[in-house]
Amino acid sequence: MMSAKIEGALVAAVLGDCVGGEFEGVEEVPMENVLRHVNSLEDETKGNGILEYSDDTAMASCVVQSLLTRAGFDEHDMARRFAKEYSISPGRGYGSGVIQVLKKLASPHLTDVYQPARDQFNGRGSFGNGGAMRAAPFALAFPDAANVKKFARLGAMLTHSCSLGYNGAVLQALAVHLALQGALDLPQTFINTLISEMEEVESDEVSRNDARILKEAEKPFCNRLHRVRDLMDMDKVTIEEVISELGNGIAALQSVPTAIFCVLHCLQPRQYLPENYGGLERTIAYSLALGGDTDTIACMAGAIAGAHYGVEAIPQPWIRCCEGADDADVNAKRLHILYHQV
Ligand code: 8NA
Ligand code: MG
Ligand code: MG
Repeated sequence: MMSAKIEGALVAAVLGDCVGGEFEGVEEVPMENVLRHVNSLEDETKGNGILEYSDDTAMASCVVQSLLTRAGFDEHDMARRFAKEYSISPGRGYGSGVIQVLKKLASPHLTDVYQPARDQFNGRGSFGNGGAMRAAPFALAFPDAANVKKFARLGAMLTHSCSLGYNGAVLQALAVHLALQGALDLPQTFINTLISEMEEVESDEVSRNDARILKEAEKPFCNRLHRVRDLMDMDKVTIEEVISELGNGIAALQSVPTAIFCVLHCLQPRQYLPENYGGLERTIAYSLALGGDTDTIACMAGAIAGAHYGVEAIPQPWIRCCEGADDADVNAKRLHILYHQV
C-alpha cells in the first residue's frame, strides 16, 4: 500500500470536516456559496485564518493515536482517549447524546467500557453518525478486510451501540478499505462489493431487529446502497433527489451512503463544478452543496476520495488553512508503517 493513499485519506477527512463546518446544519446551500467558500481557501491574501476542526477530527485523532500507541485495537485505551479529548476540548460540536457517554467514559471505576453507550436512548443506543465519522483510520491500520470490519464495529460501539450506528461505521471503513485497493477505478464493482459485504453485515438478528423497531427497510444500509447504484446510473441527478433518496442528516443511515454517493458522483467532471477542480475538490465541494451535516458528510467523503486520489491531489493552500491537517499527514505516515506490520 502506498503511503500517499493513506495520507490522502486521513488528510482529506480533516479538510472535509474543517471546510464543511461552514455550512453544518444549513438546509439549503447554493453551489455559488460553496464555491465562494472553497475558492477563498486558495486566496491567501485574504488571510481568513485557520478553519477549526470539530468532533469528527477530534475523535478520529483519538482512534489514530490509540491504534498507533497500542499497535492495534485496545478498547480501554481508545475509550480513555475519547474521554480525555472531550474533557480538554468540550466545545468541538459533539452530538448532544454522545456527551453523556464521554463523561461516563472518564470514570476510573468503569469496568465495561461498552456499557455507557448501551445505556443511551433508553437502552436502544445511538444511531448517529459519530461512529462512522471516525471509522476511516481502521481501514488505514489493518490491511485485512475482516479486521477492518471487526475493529471499526468495536471502535464505534464505544459510543454507538445501535446497529444502525455501528454498521454505518463498518460501511464507511469498508469504503475506505476498497478505495485504498484501487477499487474506485471500477465504480460498478466498488458499489456491488459494498452491497454484498453489507448483505452479510446486516444479516444478524440484532441488525434485523433494530431495523424493524426503527421502521426501516430490511437491511437498511443495503437498501440505501441500491439507491446509490440507481442514482449513479442516472445522467442527471439533482441535489433534491440525492437528499430525498439518501438524506443529509446526523444519523449514520442518512449520511454514510450519501458520502459514498458524493465520491462516486464526482469521479467525473460535472458541469456545475469548476473545470479546474480535480476529483477530490469536486467531492468536497459537492458534499457541502447537499447541506445538512456537511462537516461529517464531507469528512467521510473526503476520507474515501483521499484514499482513491492520494495526498498529491490535495491543494496545498487547503492544507495550510485547516487545523490538524499537518498532524494528520504525520500520523498517516506512521499508520502506513503499522499497516505493513499488523
Ligand atoms: P449522538 O450519539 O448524540 O447522536 C446524534 C443525535 O442523533 C442525538 O443527539 C439524537 O438527537 C439522535 N439520535 C441518535 N440515536 C438516537 C436514538 N436511538 N433515538 C433517538 N434519537 C437518536 O452524536 P454523534 O456522535 O452520533 O454525532 C452525530 C453528529 O452530531 C455529528 O455529525 C456531529 O458533528 C454532531 N453535530 C451535528 C450538527 C448538525 O447540525 N448536523 C450540529 C452539532 C453537532
Ligand atoms: Mg462535527
Ligand atoms: Mg457533523
